[in-house]
Amino acid sequence: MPDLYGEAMRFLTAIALTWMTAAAGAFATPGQPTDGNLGFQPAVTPIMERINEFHNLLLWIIIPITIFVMGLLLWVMIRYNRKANPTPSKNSHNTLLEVVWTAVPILILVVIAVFSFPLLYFQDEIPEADFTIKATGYQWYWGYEYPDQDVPEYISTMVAEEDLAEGQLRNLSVDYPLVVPVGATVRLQVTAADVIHNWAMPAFGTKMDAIPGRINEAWFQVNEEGTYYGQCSELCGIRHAFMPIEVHAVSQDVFDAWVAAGPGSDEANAVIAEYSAARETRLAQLD
Ligand SMILES: [Cu+2]
Repeated sequence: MPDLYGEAMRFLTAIALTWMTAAAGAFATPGQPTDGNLGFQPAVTPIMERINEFHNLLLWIIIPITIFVMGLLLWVMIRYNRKANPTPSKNSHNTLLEVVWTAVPILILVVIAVFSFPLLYFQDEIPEADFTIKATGYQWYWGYEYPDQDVPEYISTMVAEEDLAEGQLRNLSVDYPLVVPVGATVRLQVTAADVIHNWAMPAFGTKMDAIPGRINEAWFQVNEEGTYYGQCSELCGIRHAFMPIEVHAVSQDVFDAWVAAGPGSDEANAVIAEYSAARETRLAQLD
């Protein structure tokens, strides 16, 4: 007879090792999906940091509950099956037990609420913002406008797979990205011109519906330089998967130069490309 247990353990060990190897390099690039990664992308805004903390708290609540319920199920299956317990008890009430299994879940929900409501308000209440960006969803691309900098709307479209340049990401890179200064508090106004879209950026913890005829508000403050990618997250038609979002968080000087160069132009892109190349060199020297 084949050693089934040994086979199973070898198989599980192989899976675990493969995953661990993949996950070891998984934190290398923030702001984009990574093969084999577990959990969220690294947080780069205060909102996402809090979402992470809340998520971890929920894990510590849900893991014991799952283990407890699993234990109860096993106990019932083994102790009270037909063979082990031929004459079942006729009891149908146990007041103490019923009070406990009503009160304990309520207490758990209260604990969750105590931590989740402050986070909801933190996301919802826009702090004093340094400037505003208006994002408009179209079928199937984004339009961005910086009213405070007098930047008129420019269009941001996905780079097709055959046109990808070195370092660009398939289905995530765009021709004219969004640019923000690192540390600035940005008020994001989101709307749409045709159907409902959704401006979603995992590393920021932002996910805001873009609804025709309405303006929704969100805010973010990116505290780390870098390039961050997101996607439309509301089914909006045949090219829903191909209207990604690309945000560059840069220094204030570079942001000013980008604004001066006229966002949505190749000159403005050149400012960002030069900055990113210099940053890559700086990071390489640090290694
Ligand atoms: Cu969309």
